[in-house]
Amino acid sequence: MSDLKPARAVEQRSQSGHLALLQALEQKVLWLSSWMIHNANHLREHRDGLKVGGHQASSASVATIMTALYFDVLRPEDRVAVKPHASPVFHAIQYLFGNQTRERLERFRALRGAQSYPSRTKDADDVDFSTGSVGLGVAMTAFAALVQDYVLLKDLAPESVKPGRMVAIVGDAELDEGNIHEALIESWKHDIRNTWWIIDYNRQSLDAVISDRLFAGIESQFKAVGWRVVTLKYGKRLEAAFAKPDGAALRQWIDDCPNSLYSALVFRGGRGWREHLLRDLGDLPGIRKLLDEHDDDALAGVMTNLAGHDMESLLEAFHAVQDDQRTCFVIYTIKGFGLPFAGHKDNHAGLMNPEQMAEFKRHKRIQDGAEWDRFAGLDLPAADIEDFLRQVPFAASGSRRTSAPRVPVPAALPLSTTGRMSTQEGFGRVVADLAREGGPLADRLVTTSPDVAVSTNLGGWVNRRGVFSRHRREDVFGEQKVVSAQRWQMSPQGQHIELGIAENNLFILLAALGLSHSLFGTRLLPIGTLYDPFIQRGLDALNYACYQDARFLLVATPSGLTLAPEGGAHQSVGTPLIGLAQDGLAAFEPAFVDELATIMAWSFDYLQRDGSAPVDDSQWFHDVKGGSVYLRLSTRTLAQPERGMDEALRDGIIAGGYWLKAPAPGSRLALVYTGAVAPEAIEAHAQILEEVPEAGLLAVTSADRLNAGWHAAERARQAGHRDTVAHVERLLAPLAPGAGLVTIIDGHPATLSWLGGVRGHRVRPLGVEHFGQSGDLPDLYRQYRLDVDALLDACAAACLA
Ligand SMILES: Cc1ncc(C[n+]2csc(CCOP(=O)(O)OP(=O)(O)O)c2C)c(N)n1
Ligand SMILES: [Mg+2]
Repeated sequence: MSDLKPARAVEQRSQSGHLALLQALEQKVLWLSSWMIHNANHLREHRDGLKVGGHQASSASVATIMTALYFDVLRPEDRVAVKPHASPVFHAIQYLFGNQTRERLERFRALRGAQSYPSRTKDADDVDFSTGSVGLGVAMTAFAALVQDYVLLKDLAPESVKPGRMVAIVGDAELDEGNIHEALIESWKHDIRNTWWIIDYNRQSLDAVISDRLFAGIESQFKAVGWRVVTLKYGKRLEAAFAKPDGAALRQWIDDCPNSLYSALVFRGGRGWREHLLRDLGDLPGIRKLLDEHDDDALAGVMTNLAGHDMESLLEAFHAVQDDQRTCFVIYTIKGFGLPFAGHKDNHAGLMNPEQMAEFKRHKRIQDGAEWDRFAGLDLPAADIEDFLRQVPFAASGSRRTSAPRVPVPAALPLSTTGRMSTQEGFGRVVADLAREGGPLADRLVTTSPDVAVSTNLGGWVNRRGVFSRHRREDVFGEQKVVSAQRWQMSPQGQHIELGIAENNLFILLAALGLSHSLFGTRLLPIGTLYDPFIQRGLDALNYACYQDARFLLVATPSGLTLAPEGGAHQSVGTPLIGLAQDGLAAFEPAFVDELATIMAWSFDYLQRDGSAPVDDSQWFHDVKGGSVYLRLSTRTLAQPERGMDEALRDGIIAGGYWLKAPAPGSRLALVYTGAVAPEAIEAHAQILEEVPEAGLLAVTSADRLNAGWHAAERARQAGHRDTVAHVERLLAPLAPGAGLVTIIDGHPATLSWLGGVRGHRVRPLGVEHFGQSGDLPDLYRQYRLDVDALLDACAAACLA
């Protein structure tokens, strides 16, 4: 040290002090995450005989990486998706920052405790992106980066919002998920920046040790789509060993060591390493020296010194990346590092037993009763660590969630309906009119579609508002005077984000767009369009978007058997049930275009309800809190009713239904329809009036909202709010007790058959239960019993019973 210049000496000393602090915190993070899981499994009362679980090995694998990131590398504007099984590490870090309570850690995986997997909506300690279903959180960061560019390039974000990095801490087996590769392609097309995927390359998944050859291929895949790949393999101690005599042979030996053998030796420890090195390299003097100079423990320490557990190597690598190129770090780690089952192939769900924990605790120098102490067992003074923590950039500015003012929504949207029209066409007109008329609402709409913008009627909107692209690109066909209805200008001003055909990407992009207010302080109103049957392709990603409380309008069209000639696999049957069951998504299936426009106007408000006030027992949860909206639309052209939109009609449409023809009090029969089969229901109702003149005709615009309102009312009554009456109860009140309900929907009949449970009416449900096939509407409606005859038969049966 003596020959160093004074300033440099100080700098080095402070650097080593910094490193020592980070290493102390790394140990604390490993301890707390392991203890949190141990406490949940071994020290809490278990009333149900179920295993609690938690992943000590997966957590240990990333303890160093996450310590480096959170306590040094990250900035408040960065947003992070933590691999699901490192949830305890994340919560431990937030606890050290003072953002997480001891009670919640003690209640890890219990009601109102820290969640098993990081959750934006359920955890209280600043989770940026939920994770859990592997692969989705990773892709989310890439789409969030796209959204960040969208708001920054348009100058929509408040000045306080600085561009950040979207960081995913990725389990290596997550790369098996196809959705990651779908997102990679999109990352190239949209030239996504500011995205880091940090792969915890422990070469283990749940069941298995990963094939050795896999990663070479994966690296080239990343590079092919414009990612920088930074591979971090060995830590400083191993690098130092490689620099000594015969070190090259040692490096070659480890490089060639199969993943499975390396893992097995990690588990066996120093004796195993010694045996193998002696056998394979024992005739090299340099290796003999290494073996002689290290006892078994020290030898294991050197041989397992991978970069992912070497703070200095990690800091160097992370800080070396200063530009915004999308970057993938492949970081070698050991699953369960520092724990007794490190490297064991079956360690995924492994938990330390009480004896192992007692030993681990002794090793970490934690006294009984000091298990939750933030600084117990560390060599450094608590005050120094406190001081350091106060200055960590990531946590210095408090809450990192943003908010954004609401975009004003007109009470009604412009729409001219004349004659015949489909709901899909009506949707296209509403957005095209908004594009033309402009205003704050139109400026905050952003549309996206997986290669079906034109065929879902977004063409008019895109022509006016353009396609979003970081780079301005001319419409070559237009320039070359090729006549086309589509004039697609590409620029940062564009308001349509065009995706390739991958529904997972659609939903993850909607998740990112739909959280822009809370991630980037900028309110966007996203609309995603796709064909209804392909909701099922992206269903987990849709669920993921809803779980994070992202806000978007999903327009699914065409739908059901009614897209007739397209054939069986395109004819969605189960989607109305998805609409009914998916939390956070209000599903509508309007028959007429004036209903659609009413629902859309309401939706733009519903999307923006922030639900900051608590919801009490008397209230309908989502009606207060808001959510996303799913519109199931059709290409079938229907004669449009000539009517004005009064308040009662509007309220009925939004609450889920209204009497198109009111029943006479005490009526024995009502027909109930949803969506594109309205003409059949209207016709059958007209015919039935000859015999049952008091019969009513109920239009159900949203089975989901009717159902949810009914459940909410029942819950309110149970909680003592006796006067609560659900909309559906009011609607069905005029019918005679035991009256017959004939329901019809182009979808699964269970969507409406529950109506019989509301007041004990007898239901004859019509709908689709089997795969469809190509045909025209008369043939298909007859074949699948959605026609007037089927309705009349059902009415007759209902009246006879
Ligand atoms: C979509 C999905 N499928 C399956 C699982 C169950 N699962 C949880 S973790 C895991 C393996 C994860 O391995 P890796 O990503 O390498 O993480 P590690 O524990 O090694 O850090 C599996 C299959 C899941 N969470 N999500
Ligand atoms: Mg793994």
